[in-house]
Amino acid sequence: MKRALALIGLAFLSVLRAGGAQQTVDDTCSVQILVPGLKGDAGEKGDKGAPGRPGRVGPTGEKGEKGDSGDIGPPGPNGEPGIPCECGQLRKAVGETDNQVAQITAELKFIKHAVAGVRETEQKIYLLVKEEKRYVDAQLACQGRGGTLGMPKDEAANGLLAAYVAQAGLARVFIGINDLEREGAFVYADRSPMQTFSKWRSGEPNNAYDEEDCVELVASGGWNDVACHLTMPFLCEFDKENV
Ligand SMILES: [Ca+2]
Ligand SMILES: [Ca+2]
Repeated sequence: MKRALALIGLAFLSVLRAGGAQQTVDDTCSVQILVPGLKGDAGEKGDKGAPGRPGRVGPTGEKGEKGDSGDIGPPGPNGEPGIPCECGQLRKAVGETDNQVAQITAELKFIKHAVAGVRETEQKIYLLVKEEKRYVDAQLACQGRGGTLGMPKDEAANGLLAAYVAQAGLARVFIGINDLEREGAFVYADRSPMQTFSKWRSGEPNNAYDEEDCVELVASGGWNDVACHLTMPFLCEFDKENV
């Protein structure tokens, strides 16, 4: 650098010497004034520099929109076979339910065929059932519900039942009287013998065709012995004590 400055200085002095008039050679040796020279010609273009260092990581961009769902994949393979159930308890429960349903169905049928409302006295409740049955089946239907076929044992009870039948629009019903055990010896369904009261229609009981061992009550209140295998509506009787 110093060398360069010295050269510039010498060049300046030579200029002064060429253009100056009065300055001496001694002055030129003691004075060093540094002045920039004229600009040189442009140099040749340099070689391309080495690649710069990688820049800093830029800020995170905004989130893009969600893409459409892909197609549904193919079904997977079948699973392993299940373990057989312990069905004993289940079958038992189903069986019990079936029994209950059958019982309820039978009760509903009975109630459906029973004429709406009942008739009652101080001791008895009477229920008219419109379902037509043979005498034995009618008696079983009443017994199954804690009663017997109706047994009119006095005028009041007989009148009550007759009115009940007439109001229901029926012509005749089975009542609980028969001579099944011994011809001509009529007893009530509870096996109690006939007392002084009876309500036989004129000419009855006649045991027609030698096969009439059961008794019907007609709407007018009279009794008639009829064949037990006939089917007709019936009257049930229940003791209030037992209801
Ligand atoms: Ca008879
Ligand atoms: Ca008869």
